[in-house]
Amino acid sequence: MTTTSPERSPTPSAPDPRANEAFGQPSTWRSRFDRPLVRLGGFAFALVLALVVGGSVGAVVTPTPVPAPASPPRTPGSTGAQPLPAGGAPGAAADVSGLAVSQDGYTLDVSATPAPAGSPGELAFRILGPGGTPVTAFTPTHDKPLHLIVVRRDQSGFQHLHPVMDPDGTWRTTTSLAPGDHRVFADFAPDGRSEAMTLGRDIAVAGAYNPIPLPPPSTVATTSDGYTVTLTGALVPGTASPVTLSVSRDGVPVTDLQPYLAAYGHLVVLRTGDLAYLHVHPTGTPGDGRTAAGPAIEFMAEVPSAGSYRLYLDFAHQGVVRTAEFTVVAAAASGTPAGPPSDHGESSAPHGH
Ligand SMILES: [Cu+2]
Repeated sequence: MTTTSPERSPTPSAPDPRANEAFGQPSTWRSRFDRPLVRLGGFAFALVLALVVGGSVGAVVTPTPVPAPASPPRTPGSTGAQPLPAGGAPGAAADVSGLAVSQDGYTLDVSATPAPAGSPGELAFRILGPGGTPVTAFTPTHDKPLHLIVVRRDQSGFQHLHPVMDPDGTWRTTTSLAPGDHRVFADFAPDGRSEAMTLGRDIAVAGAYNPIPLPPPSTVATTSDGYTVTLTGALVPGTASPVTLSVSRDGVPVTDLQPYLAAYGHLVVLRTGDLAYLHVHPTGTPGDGRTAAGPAIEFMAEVPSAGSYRLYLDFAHQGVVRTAEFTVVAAAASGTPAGPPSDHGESSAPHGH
């Protein structure tokens, strides 16, 4: 006896007419059941059966509701990025930024990207305010009304630019980008707002994209024209810790660094995986009577979580701004270095304005 299993039939309660055929006596059965009372009785029986069977099946397949994971409370006035994950280091107060294209009503609106890849072209954008109109008044931070950072998602091709604003609020700069998805960070303080903010947005550059693995962790970076920068100090999740970058040229410490953006150095740090962008401020400023023009440039860096970060130091010497890059791994709170992440080859970190 086959074809009578309840799950195959459209509705398990109704008698399956094909059952009659299965027994080979369609006609006599039909006349015997053709009386109104009998059909009514049959219908009632079927209904009861349906209720009983339905009830028991429902109990089996209705998924037990799994409570939704509690979304971490958002910090009022936070920089629009996700607060630190629960696993973040205790006491980690570092705010991440640059993860949101829009925050507190301000939106980074990119209207033109340079193309084709590798050729100079215009990068244009506006900061739209809470009312949707372009913001045209900015309070300068570190000597500039707006700082634009552009980096490829594999963290190569770092650029720190200072676009110029048209009266209508359109910012423009000319640059060239390699093929691949890039992240654009706009760091600014709209007039009337007490603190600066950083918005981030992806832009795509057409072309063959061959991601470059991130260099392994190192405390020494060199530039193509003979500068060496040495990093001392560590990134400790949840704790502001000193990071010192010492500049030398052809083995000789550089002691006549020039101010750049109101400091002797400018540090951008991006976190691996999400390119979270954190503010890192230099200690001491040129002309304060206690900060030397090198060779050491000191920063207090606070990263929110363990893992890899990419550091980009801009410094100026003899009229030229150069960038030295480092991969640094922030040790887990236990103090044992986490070592390069298993997905070694990727990394990132925050910005120092
Ligand atoms: Cu800048």
